[in-house]
Amino acid sequence: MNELAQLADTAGAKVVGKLIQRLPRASKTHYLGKGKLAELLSLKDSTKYNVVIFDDELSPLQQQNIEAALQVKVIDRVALILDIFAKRARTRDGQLQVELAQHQYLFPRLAGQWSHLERLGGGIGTRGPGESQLETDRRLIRHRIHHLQAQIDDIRKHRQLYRQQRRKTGIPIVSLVGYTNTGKSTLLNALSHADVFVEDKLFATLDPTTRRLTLPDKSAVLLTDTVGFIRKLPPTIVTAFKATLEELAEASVLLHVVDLTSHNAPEQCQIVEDILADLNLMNKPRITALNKIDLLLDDSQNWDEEAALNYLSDQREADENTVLISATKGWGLSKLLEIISRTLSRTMQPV
Ligand SMILES: Nc1nc2c(ncn2[C@@H]2O[C@H](COP(=O)(O)OP(=O)(O)OP(=O)(O)O)[C@@H](O)[C@H]2O)c(=O)[nH]1
Ligand SMILES: [Mg+2]
Repeated sequence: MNELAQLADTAGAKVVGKLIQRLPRASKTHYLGKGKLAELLSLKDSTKYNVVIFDDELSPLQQQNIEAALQVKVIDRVALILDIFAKRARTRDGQLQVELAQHQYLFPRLAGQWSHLERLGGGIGTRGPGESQLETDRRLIRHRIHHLQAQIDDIRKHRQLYRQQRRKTGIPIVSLVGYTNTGKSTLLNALSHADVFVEDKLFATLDPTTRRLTLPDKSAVLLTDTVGFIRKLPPTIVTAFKATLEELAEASVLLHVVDLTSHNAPEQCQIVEDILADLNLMNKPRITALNKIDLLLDDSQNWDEEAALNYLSDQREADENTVLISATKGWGLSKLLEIISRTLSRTMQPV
């Protein structure tokens, strides 16, 4: 729920209250139980909410019923994430991918939206035009989806060519992966002095960015930053972002950035693992950077890199592919670069 609040904040909503219900199974018609729904309705007076956001994907029926009961806009987790993505997409590729996901989300919900209007309009007289309007809308959306898919296919082909060329240059690629807001872009900036957008909001980055780095052994690598992962990442988004996520397949090494200070760090790691497995990337060489270690230290001392790393590595057993870092302080970065070098020299050896 805290993450949902963060998402809501990122989308520009102000959170005035939270409600949780434990149910063996969500209600098919209203998602919540009758009593909980009444409780939610009664909160309207005191909190003056005008939007309700659910932390799950709602069926069109559930959404309509709740809207009718509460007389406010009802948004589900998928729509919320799509909204943030729409706000954040900067490049044409990103915008096309988001628009495709939005249309795919909207399509099955169209019918519901119209019957909803019919009911508000009393039904009489609205049925005929409503129905034909619905057909027209459906056709338009289906058309648009095809059009977007074709454009995205073009992009994928173009990217494939570009990747082939890049492969010819032989510069290995290190791809940053990780849960959203763990500090991937901050790390890219710290390592490459790039100026990539960093913000304490979710999904600050949507479009892939690539920077060239020189390793301690003087060899060059390309470091790429991409969209962060999140739990219950809507399947429409995963599909739409395939073009972006496919870039990960080109990586020689995946650099997994973990926010060590998050309460949900283990769950977040598991979600990253699941998505990587979905993308068939489990066998890529992997380095794990445990980030934000500066936040684990009490402020009473003036910590420097050496003191901090000594103190923390005493407490945590790290394997040889795991490194403690602070992207904002620049701590642990030389060790990270060493590990990248070592991993690459192992993986790039001709067999
Ligand atoms: N204290 C501290 N904060 C950090 C560190 N690294 C990143 N942050 C902060 O964490 C927040 C998120 O950082 P980003 O670099 O935007 O994270 P990201 O993983 O790129 O996030 P998305 O692009 O949204 O997926 C920002 O407020 C950063 O300043 C760190 O080492 N220490
Ligand atoms: Mg980012």
